[in-house]
Amino acid sequence: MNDGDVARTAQERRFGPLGTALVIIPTYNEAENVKSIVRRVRAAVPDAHVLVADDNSPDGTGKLADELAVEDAQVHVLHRKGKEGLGAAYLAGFRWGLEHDYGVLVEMDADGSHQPEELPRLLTALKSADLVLGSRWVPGGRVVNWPKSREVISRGGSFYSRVALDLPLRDITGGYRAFRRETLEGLGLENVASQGYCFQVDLARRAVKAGFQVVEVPITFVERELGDSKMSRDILVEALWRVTTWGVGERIGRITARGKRPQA
Ligand SMILES: Nc1nc2c(ncn2[C@@H]2O[C@H](COP(=O)(O)OP(=O)(O)O)[C@@H](O)[C@H]2O)c(=O)[nH]1
Ligand SMILES: [Mg+2]
Repeated sequence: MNDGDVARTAQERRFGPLGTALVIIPTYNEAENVKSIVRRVRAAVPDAHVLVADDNSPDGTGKLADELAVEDAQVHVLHRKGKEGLGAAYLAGFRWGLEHDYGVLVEMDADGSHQPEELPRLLTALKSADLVLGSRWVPGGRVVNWPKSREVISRGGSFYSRVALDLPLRDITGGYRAFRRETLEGLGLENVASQGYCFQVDLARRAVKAGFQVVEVPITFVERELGDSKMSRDILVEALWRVTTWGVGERIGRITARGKRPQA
């Protein structure tokens, strides 16, 4: 064993072994994508299980996911009563995964933007981290087929969140992530109310503030070819509003704490 191996083993001991991974895929009208994404995950990481969290999609996505679950015991479906947003679907998926004793919970979009073939790299990084973010904006990361306007909004959103919330991260709004179960258990999920991009910012911020080790791994994000984006102006406005409120709140908190410190 050389020094590098010893160091790595010590790190892994500190973090403990990874248990079985559950890849949670929230869906709303993803009939054209759901079967292919689930099959790709199963091929890329054969030990992982998949949970499709469907909000009663009118296009029958839930039924297609059920067909996959019938033929494959590692595929599960959470049927929710109606469209309640991405954040709520993930929270329900996390709860289900924690109740069923999975060691790792993964967030992945259904539309192919998050390539399942890159998941092994995220999971390897998680061996010595509490949370791994798939990142478009670190060296080696990139986006394919995005109009410049979307890139500007996304980069701008991450930059604003980084500065407003004082986070040492480059891609804060991305949704390709792997959490250790202990990390999720330490984030206080019961009072997360954010949706959309803001949900991702909220979780990253909570993880950093709680002292968890958050690592970014470069990914190639591929814009969807089939189906429509569900992200809207309202979701962007929510993110901007909440991030600003959190940032201002934290600054006021710091100033107040400084004022209360006893004078020397
Ligand atoms: N269950 C559920 N999934 C959703 C909802 N909104 C979006 N999604 C899913 O979240 C993922 C990301 O959404 P997408 O529209 O691709 O967002 P974009 O990549 O930012 O344009 C996709 O798998 C969507 O089907 C929702 O209200 N409920
Ligand atoms: Mg998408």
